[in-house]
Amino acid sequence: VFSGSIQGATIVDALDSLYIMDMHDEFKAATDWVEKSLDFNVNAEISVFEVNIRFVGGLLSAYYLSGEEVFRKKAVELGEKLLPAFNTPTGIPWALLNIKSGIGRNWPWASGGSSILAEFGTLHLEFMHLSQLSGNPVFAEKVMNIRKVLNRLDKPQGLYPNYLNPNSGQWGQHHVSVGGLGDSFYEYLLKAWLMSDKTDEEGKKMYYDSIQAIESHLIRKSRGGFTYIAEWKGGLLEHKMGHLTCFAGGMFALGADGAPDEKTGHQMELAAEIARTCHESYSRTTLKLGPEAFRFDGGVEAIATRQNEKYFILRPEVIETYMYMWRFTHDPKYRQWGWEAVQALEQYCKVNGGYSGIRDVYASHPSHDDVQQSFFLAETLKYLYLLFSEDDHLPFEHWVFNTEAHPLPVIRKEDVKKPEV
Ligand code: DMJ
Repeated sequence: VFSGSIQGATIVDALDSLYIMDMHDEFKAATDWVEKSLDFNVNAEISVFEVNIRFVGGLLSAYYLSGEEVFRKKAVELGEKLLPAFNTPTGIPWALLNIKSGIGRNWPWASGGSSILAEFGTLHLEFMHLSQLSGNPVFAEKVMNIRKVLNRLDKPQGLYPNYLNPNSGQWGQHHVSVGGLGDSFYEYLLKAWLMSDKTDEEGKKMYYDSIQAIESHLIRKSRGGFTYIAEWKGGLLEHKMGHLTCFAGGMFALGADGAPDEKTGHQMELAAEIARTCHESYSRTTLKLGPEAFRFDGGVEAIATRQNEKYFILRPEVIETYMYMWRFTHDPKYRQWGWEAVQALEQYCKVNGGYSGIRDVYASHPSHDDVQQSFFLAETLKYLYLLFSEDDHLPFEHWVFNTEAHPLPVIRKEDVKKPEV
């Protein structure tokens, strides 16, 4: 569900999937809708992160794939609307922004008024492209400043806490996660380097240093031999892995090649182990779809033990990891695992008019939540499609996927726009 009142999240999130899947009529209808009805002049308090990854990312991809000017114009227009979020003493943006008044604030539940690592750390790719496409350096400056603030801070055990106060520039609670609240921050460090034609050495260093710390402090092996990524709370480990965390298999695989020579093989192994663990979380359920979070404590392995962690909301991360693993290894098991997921989605999630999330993946019959998240069309279906496509369909040498699976082209060294003087 997209909270806030910019309308059309599902249409905009699905644009590039329609294009990639050759659904020309539907793409044309969606383009017409964007042209006539996509409206940012609304009095709405929006999540800067969600609007960026779904709307800005979706519009940018639609532009780069189709060349239709309307998408470029709309992406830049929306990017400009987001700029007031950065009006804080440190330049670390607010999580929430009223796009009419330009007034921002943070989530009331976030530690001591903090901004969230995975939110302010997941603007980089889109904002670099906004500067590239508009010729206006302001977008790039905003996200480069976030890096500067982060690099000035001490990191506990080399780890990045999920909470950072935008007023004081100090960390909030020392909670660290490669799942919710942390996840795509790490992804964007790696992808910033890849998208810069491997010129962004700072992003590269931040990625490989953080992965090193994550490996030392968060990655563990269960008794049964499953590698998992735990959550870190002020030095104590919670032996729980979220569905969201399963994207890390794909990230480790994508980053393996750029790691120091002696670590490449190791990072690929880690990626394969995470893929296996996440597959296990699916195969240990009744409906063969994975729970929101699964645990490795109290005698269980890869199973949700709390009722409020047993749901499945059509999330993409496990399939995303299969897709990366397939591209890098061509081991047929990844297509087989993807196919198992397709069958379960068809059998248990398909409803009149679309696909629905499920309340409990261990129940013998699905109870539908009656929601089709926009990332189902943007990510889950796109990654499935690519898992069964040839490697030259959106090749990784040319495209980097934003965290909502919107492909953005690598900005070649020679094409970097210099601000006009
Ligand atoms: C998506 O919006 C993005 O993948 C984000 O990074 C995490 N959550 C959802 C999908 O689960």
